[in-house]
Amino acid sequence: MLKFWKKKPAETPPGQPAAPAADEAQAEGFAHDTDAASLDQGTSALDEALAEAPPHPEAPAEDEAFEQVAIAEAAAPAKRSWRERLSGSAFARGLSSLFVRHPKLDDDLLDELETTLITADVGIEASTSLVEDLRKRMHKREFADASALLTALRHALIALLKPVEQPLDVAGHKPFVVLTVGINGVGKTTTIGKLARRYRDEGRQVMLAAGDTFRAAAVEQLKTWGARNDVPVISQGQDADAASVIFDALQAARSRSAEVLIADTAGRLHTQGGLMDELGKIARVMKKIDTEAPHEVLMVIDGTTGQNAVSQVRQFRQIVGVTGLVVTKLDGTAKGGVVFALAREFGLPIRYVGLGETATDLRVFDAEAYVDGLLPASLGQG
Ligand SMILES: Nc1nc2c(ncn2[C@@H]2O[C@H](COP(=O)(O)OP(=O)(O)OP(=O)(O)O)[C@@H](O)[C@H]2O)c(=O)[nH]1
Ligand SMILES: [Mg+2]
Repeated sequence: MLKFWKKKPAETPPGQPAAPAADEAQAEGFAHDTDAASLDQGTSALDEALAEAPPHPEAPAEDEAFEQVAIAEAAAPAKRSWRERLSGSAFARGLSSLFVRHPKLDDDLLDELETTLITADVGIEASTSLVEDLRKRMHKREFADASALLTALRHALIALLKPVEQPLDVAGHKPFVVLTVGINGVGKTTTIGKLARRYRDEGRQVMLAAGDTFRAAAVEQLKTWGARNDVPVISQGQDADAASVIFDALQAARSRSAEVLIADTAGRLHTQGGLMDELGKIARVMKKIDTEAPHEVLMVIDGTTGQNAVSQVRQFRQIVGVTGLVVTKLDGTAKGGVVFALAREFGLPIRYVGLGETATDLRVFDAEAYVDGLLPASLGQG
């Protein structure tokens, strides 16, 4: 069964704006005109569109006052500090023990620093170039002590990440369509759930598309996130055509004037040609409805996969035009350095990072907070 807009004023959580009457009326309409039967005919609707490719009328103008109030009142997600989440990483632990073991400023410290960065997944090129720059500056007597070197390292790391600190702005299109991609088990569905919560908390109307039709459990997992956050999920049965599900969802999102549509997809490897072709098909059918969709191809990367993450991005990028990254599981056993390797290699925006499994554990990527979490300024002062 499908879940539809369920928000009623009485159920509005504290701090959430109540949906205005007009939206309620639209919600009723949506619930009535998008039933399971009509979605079951999704493939024929898709075939029709592919045959005729009719341009869809523009969505009605949004209620700007509602949006502004909603954004202003959006509840700030619960925050535990980045440092708390990142301090267990091999990066943080390696660096802190290095400066304790080796408080003297000399070439040995830099050699060890290079090894520590490489071990923490920063990548050989990035690590070498960071350390060689610091070495030159040390030989020019720029640093008075190890603490000064640490400060310079922090600045260099922040400078490496600053260019990819580009938050995702979903305001430019309606609906703004996010297509999530990535290999198996990286955290795509969980990230979608967290994003749904985030955008809903910002007062946006969100819909999800259960485009992972590979496993029945995948649809259920997305529905659970939808139910938890009061966000409708468009799905069809298992083994349905993923492009058809996402096409229907985009149609529904337009007719409902939803602001954000996030599509889930099955995890896949670049070697699975058929599944990779499916991503191309999904993007093509979306364009039958909105020539600019998907507006974001969000690739999800597991932060614990090390340098393999770099080859994953390279491969997906060749097949679908990845426009942004999410790096997940940085709270766990991740070494923490892969974010630097990705930033240096691709320069692709890192939109969010996952610092835990719950709904509020997705943070907008913040270069300074990230470096501070790995490498507190206090480290070299002990
Ligand atoms: N610690 C931690 N766990 C995470 C994070 N993001 C996702 N996970 C966990 O990673 C596991 C896999 O997440 P899914 O969202 O199912 O991954 P997926 O990419 O959708 O997987 P497939 O659909 O099988 O390809 C789950 O146990 C999540 O709870 C994170 O930021 N931190
Ligand atoms: Mg999934």
